[in-house]
Parts: sequence; structure tokens; C-alpha cells
Amino acid sequence: MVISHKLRALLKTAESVCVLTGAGISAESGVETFRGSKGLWSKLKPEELANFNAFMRNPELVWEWYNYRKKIVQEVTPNPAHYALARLQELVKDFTLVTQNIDNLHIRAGSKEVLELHGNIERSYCISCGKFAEHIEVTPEKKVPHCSSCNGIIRPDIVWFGEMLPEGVFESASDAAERCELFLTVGTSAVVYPAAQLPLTAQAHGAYVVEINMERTEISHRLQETLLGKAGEILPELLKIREEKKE
Ligand code: BV8
Ligand code: ZN
Repeated sequence: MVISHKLRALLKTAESVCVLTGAGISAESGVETFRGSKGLWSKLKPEELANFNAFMRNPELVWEWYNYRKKIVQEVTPNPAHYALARLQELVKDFTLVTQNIDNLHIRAGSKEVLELHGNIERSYCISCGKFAEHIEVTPEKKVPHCSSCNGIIRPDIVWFGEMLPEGVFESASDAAERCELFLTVGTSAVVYPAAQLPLTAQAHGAYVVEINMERTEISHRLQETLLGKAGEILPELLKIREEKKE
């Protein structure tokens, strides 16, 4: 993999860096991605599951899907890509990590103040009173958890299609994209908006935008550089260049 002089120089000097991650960064941990041949969506259609109406129509099915994903997520561990970003955050003064993932792996790898655009599978809340549910047990008989205060239906704290992103989170992510010198987009097919807008915002504000992905995406042609390969191999390489700066 060839790293350009420009990227090498920025890795040594940049003091403002913004990173957007997608499902691809968790692939090497064993978490399925959404699109692509073996992707989650190949078996299930997002409109059938990841939207509020589908949930209200069939909460059992949607809970079954999220419990299946929650089980996987709890069984896997962060991979070198997650750890490289957690370490990079310690070396860059103004560092913002924005993720589309709901798998909690960045937090488990030690990243701080992660901007979770699409929520987090470890959190759930009551759709009637909004109370966050602590650790909920979904028993086989009671497939859909109900609120301990008002008995309302509990839903995963995840942003479904057609839903607004959490208050203020996308704004903070856009601010970071606007002010950064270096923007990395890692492991995302860049088809879901408004998340996919962030690399383009960074680009429009003069940042050097680098894509790290297994394949080219819909925005590759608009970016300065695409490094094709595994995030778990490439990100540790980029971190090494930053670490050299320290000596
Ligand atoms: C909103 C639920 C506004 C959580 C998800 C028409 C055109 C444009 C936009 C729209 C449109 N119609 C509707 C929209 C808006 C819609 C959208 O963007 N739809 C797309 C599909 C067309 N967006 C929304 O609805 C958003 N809300 O816009 O509200 C609004 C305005 C007014 C009033 C009300 C609302 C909400 C978006 C959030 C949706 N939730 N999922 C869950 O169950 O997880 S989206 C889902 O896709 C996931 O959350 C995931 O995060 C997201 C993006 O997927 P990726 O992370 O990119 O994963 P993917 O598999 O696609 O790609 C992985 C990549 O990694 C691949 O390229 C692969 O090659 C690579 N890879 C694999 N292995 C590796 C690797 N790379 C590196 N290393 C490896 N080892
Ligand atoms: Zn309630």
C-alpha cells in the first residue's frame, strides 16, 4: 500500500483530525457489515427492520434481530483498527471520532467522546415516557421489553431510516469536519446520509480527505486519496507514522 507524501506529512503534523467510521471497521472483529455479498441486508431488507413502522408492526421480529446483533457484539472484541484510532486520539490535540456503528467497539477500545450518529445497541428507551431502560432482559416469553415505570414498549436506542439523528451529534460532527486538516473515512460504503455528507463537508472546507476501504465507494472519485485494504492493517500503519513524530 502506497502512502502519499502529502498524507505522510499530514500524519506527522496535523493537529486537527476527524475520522468517520462505518461497519467495515468492525468487520475484522467478526461483526457483519450491511452491504456487500454476505452483508446483513442481503438476508433482511432494511425497510423491513430498521424503521419505526416496521418496529410498531412487529416489535418481536425487530427485537429478535437486535438481540441477535447484540449477542454477536458482546461476543467479539475491538480489532487493531479500533485500537489505532483510540491511540491516535491521544496524539492529536483536536481529534474527533464519528461513527455510524452501533456496536460499542470504539468505546470498548478506549476512544473518548465518540460521536455516535446512529445510536448504540447497548442502550434502549421507552417510547412512551422516554425513560432509558437499564440492562433489559428479553425473556423468550416476553419478547418485547416493557417500561418498568409506565409499561410502555421499549425500543433500541438506534436511529432508524427516516429518523432524525440524535440532537446536536451531527452538528458537532459537521463542525469537526469543517475545521479539520485531515479527514479519514474508514470502512463505510458512504451511501447513508447525512453521515456520508461529512467527508464532502471536510473536502469543501479544504481538508485532505482519505478513504480507507476494501473497495471504492460512491464518493471515492471526489476524495484526495483512497487506500484499498483492511482497516485493521492500514490504520496501524498510519499510526506508526504519527508515532515516529514523537521521537
Ligand atoms: C435521516 C440502523 C432525515 C441502525 C441505519 C435517498 C437518497 C439519499 C438519502 C435518502 C434517500 N432516501 C432516504 C434517505 C435518507 C436515509 C438514507 O441515507 N438512505 C440511504 C440508504 C439511501 N437516511 C436516513 O433515513 C437517516 N435519517 O435522513 O433523517 C430526516 C429529515 C427530516 C425528518 C426526518 C428525518 C437515518 C440514517 C440511519 C439509518 N440507520 N441502520 C442499525 O441497525 O445499524 S443505516 C445502516 O447503514 C447502519 O447504521 C450503518 O451504519 C449505515 C451505513 O452502512 P456502512 O457503515 O457504510 O456499512 P456498509 O456495509 O454499507 O459498508 C461497509 C464498507 O466497509 C464496505 O464498503 C466494505 O467494502 C468495507 N469493508 C468491509 N470490510 C472492511 C472494509 N473496509 C475496511 N476494512 C475492512 N476489513
Ligand atoms: Zn415508560
